[in-house]
Amino acid sequence: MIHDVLRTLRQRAHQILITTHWNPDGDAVGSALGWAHYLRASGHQVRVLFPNAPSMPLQASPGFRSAFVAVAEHEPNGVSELFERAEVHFALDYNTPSRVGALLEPLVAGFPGRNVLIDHHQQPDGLFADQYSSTAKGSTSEMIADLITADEGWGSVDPACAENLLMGLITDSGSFRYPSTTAQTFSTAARLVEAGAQPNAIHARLFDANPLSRLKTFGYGLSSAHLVAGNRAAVLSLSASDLERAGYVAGDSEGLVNWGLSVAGVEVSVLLREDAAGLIKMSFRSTGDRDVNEFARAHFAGGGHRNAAGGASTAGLSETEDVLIQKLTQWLA
Ligand SMILES: [Mn+2]
Repeated sequence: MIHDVLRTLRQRAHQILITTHWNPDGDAVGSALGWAHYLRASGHQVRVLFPNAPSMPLQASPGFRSAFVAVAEHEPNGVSELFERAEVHFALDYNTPSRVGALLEPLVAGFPGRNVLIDHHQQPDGLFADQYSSTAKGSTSEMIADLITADEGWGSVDPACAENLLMGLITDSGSFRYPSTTAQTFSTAARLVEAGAQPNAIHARLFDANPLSRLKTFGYGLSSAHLVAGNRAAVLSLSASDLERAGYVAGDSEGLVNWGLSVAGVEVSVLLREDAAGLIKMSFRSTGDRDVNEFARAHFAGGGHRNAAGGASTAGLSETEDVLIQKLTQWLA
């Protein structure tokens, strides 16, 4: 079905809209901008709409500041017009319209044109008639590269396109560390470097450009770490007052949960973060066959991938932690 979409796009120039999920991460930004650069080079009119702004380092991605990119939260009035004008909408790196936030959700769900999903999360929403969905893929950016291959379009991949896609491969694979990293991932990466992507530039932009608040947020989170469930799980937490003292801004705790897995013997790591309204946001990471997608789905209204998932709780920080420890203990016994 996705090949039908490619065939349709080859016939003439189209008006195309690309959206991605709320709190766009490196793969969301990389796949959206990479696909946009490619489609523009192929002659289409393309707009990229992010529900809210990504972190500052991601805003330095090639093309983010272009006129064809908008942030819905900053310009809510122009949003419906973008959907009205589009003939084809690409939903990238999310599996259901509820992931784009309240403003965009009804527009994505009710889009009357060709509504196309490209994503690697589990359980894609059936409302997308055209979809390229594969949980075997480590990143949506890698899937975009696959589409470019299917389209025989590598000649249209410029350095800006390549650098965005490689950024998605790098961030969603934990710099080629996670089990989803395959030989195919490396050959795609090689191809992107040949097309002008610079791995060192991506790395410097993303990982050596932190605000001090991120360092302090990690400090509070790491010093909260403790082992539970027979030392098989690590729990890290950030209270609202920790975040205030750290000067936390959105995105500062990204990646923190992974440090729990760096402790010998730990198979599951969980980060609890209390937001200003008292809601507890949860991040889950695991190694091997430990399925945190199932676990987050069953107990914390969440989901994601086998080794990386999210969730939430309204029960308050200490009660959520108590329940979490109890569930982890049962699970990992
Ligand atoms: Mn992704």
